[in-house]
Amino acid sequence: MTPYNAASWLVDRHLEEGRGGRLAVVAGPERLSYEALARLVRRAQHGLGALGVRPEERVAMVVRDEPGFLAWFLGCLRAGVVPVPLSTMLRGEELGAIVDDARARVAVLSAASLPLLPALAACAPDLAQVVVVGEPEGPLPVVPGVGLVSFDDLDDEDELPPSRTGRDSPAFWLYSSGTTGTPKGVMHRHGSLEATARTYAAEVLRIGPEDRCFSAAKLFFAFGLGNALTFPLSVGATTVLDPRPASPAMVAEVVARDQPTLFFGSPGLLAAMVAQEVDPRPFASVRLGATAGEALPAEVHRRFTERFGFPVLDGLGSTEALHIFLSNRPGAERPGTSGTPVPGYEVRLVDDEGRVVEEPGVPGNLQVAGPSIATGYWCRTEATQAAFEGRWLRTGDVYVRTEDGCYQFLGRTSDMIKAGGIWVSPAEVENVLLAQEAVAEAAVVGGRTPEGLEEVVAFVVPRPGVELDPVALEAHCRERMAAFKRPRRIVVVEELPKTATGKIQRYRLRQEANA
Ligand code: 3SK
Repeated sequence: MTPYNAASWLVDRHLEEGRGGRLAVVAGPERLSYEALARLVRRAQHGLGALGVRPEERVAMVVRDEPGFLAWFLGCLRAGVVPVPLSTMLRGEELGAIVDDARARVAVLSAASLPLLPALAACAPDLAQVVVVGEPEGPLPVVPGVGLVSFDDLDDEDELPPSRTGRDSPAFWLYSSGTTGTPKGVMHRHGSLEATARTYAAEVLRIGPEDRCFSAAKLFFAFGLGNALTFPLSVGATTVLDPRPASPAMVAEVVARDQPTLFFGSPGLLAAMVAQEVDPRPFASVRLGATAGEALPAEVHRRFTERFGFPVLDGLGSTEALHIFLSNRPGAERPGTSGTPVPGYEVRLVDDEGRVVEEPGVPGNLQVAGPSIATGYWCRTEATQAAFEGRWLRTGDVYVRTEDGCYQFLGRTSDMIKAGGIWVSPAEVENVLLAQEAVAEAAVVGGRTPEGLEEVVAFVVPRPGVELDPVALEAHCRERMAAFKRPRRIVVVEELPKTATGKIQRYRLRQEANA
């Protein structure tokens, strides 16, 4: 095996080649050079050894966009340990189910996420140790059987070599609901991070050492991980981090203060920035924007570029492909399309019988092959076999190729919803709705906002003789689901449309949700 370690490529290389003094991270008032980042990475690596974590074991991370994320993600990679970044938007029970699935004994939590620990630990019986990043505000939670240690209290160790890994070694997992229900651990290799940097970041964004990247999409998403970690570090550039949830006001403040050159945000955020008439003047530093997660409606694209004055590239990526593999190009944007294949990736459209569709204008199921495709899903043979076919990944999207070679999104092959760029399982939301005593039946589909973006819409049938109170149902959802999964509209109906065999006709509900 040829030795290769992704953390060494992203960080150590800059020190070895004399770039250790360059600015790696801007996080509010905090500044970290590549040397300072390397020190934090080694402290995390050393801490993993001290906690008895062995290569290829998983370490769960519930860490906000702060330097500690980079330290632990890269520290794990350098140690040959597999970091599993999890969404800081999830509730304790949701996190615990994933930590349990990953069989992680150690978790790293931002201090702000510590209140989630009791519920998380109750669902993850193997969890034994938690490392806390940052200063906790209140008293530390006491969870029997789980030890707590502060990252600040771990020893520095500068002379630590990277673990014996190669490009194909297990590197990190990202959990995705993907095209089917329960979250699945998407397994990536050490070689995949560099692959996304050498393809999309180098060939499409043309990223260079003078760039400053600001990603409103968080680091725990594949999109954010590339934008705010892999891409800037791949060229010795700077990443701008902010732990707050993305909003137009937060983006405007960060951009005015930290002057990024590359800006990344979801289509929903771009639409909100237009709708809220964010002041475009501070955005003069931005040379290019990129968006992904769901298709950017052409009208939002037009209004955004008209207002902010820099080009925005809409693209298609997935957690399984790690980053964007179809993208528009600067100066040649085709609004309403995902553009053309990123150099290094092949895409094809396949009909329902498995035949490759060659003609433009004929819809097909989109498949992609390339250097960053995941190796599969952890402990999910059936789902792995359904999604991966040799070197091809079935994306679950239906696309059409236009006469001029651009790919245009038509819909999805499954009922899964992508709200705010994040997969939502209708079954999961329906189960929560059905747990409320007034609900007899529930069906959840994707509807459209006035801007043309996808949102969660629930149709519910009340139990006979029971008064269904939508406000109480909303409160019930708030207590049991992360915000991004909650229905934005709840429609009370007398019955759900069904086939003769009793299957819910979701296409009819989708039509109604979009009427
Ligand atoms: O969620 C997506 O569609 C996505 C886009 C770009 C990169 C990564 C992902 C998961």
